[in-house]
Amino acid sequence: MTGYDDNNIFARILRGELPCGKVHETDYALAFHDINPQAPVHVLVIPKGKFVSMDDFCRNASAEEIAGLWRAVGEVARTLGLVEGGYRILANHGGHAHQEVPHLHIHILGGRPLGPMLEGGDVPPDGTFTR
Ligand code: DGP
Repeated sequence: MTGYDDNNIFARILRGELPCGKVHETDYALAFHDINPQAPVHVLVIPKGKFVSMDDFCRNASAEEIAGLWRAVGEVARTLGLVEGGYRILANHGGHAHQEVPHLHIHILGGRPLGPMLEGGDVPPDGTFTR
């Protein structure tokens, strides 16, 4: 992935140029409802810093920014009542994962049983891995 695009959708949401269904905000993170929910609860948590992806974030974010983002993820899941029933978090990085927006975002999904981690998967029918 290339450099940070200041005009990506989440950068514009952070600057207040576009609306969002805000759920939670701290010095380090903003959480809002996904515009195309894949579960009864589908919230995105984004760092306030300019990070293209998980790889960029893990390489370049400060310890405070890393802690701030993950604290916010936990707080949002708790606030939304997902801890008891369970929830899934995921972050898509790059092409194979279909990352659409080039600003790191953590998906929080919950509110119903979520099924297998990857639809279809590529585990052989006998359940054994060959690699
Ligand atoms: P990903 O494939 O991981 O990059 O997911 C991007 C997600 O961002 C996708 O689930 C839809 C969501 N999304 C895209 N544009 C907007 C927007 O303008 N507002 C909100 N709230 N969500 C958006």
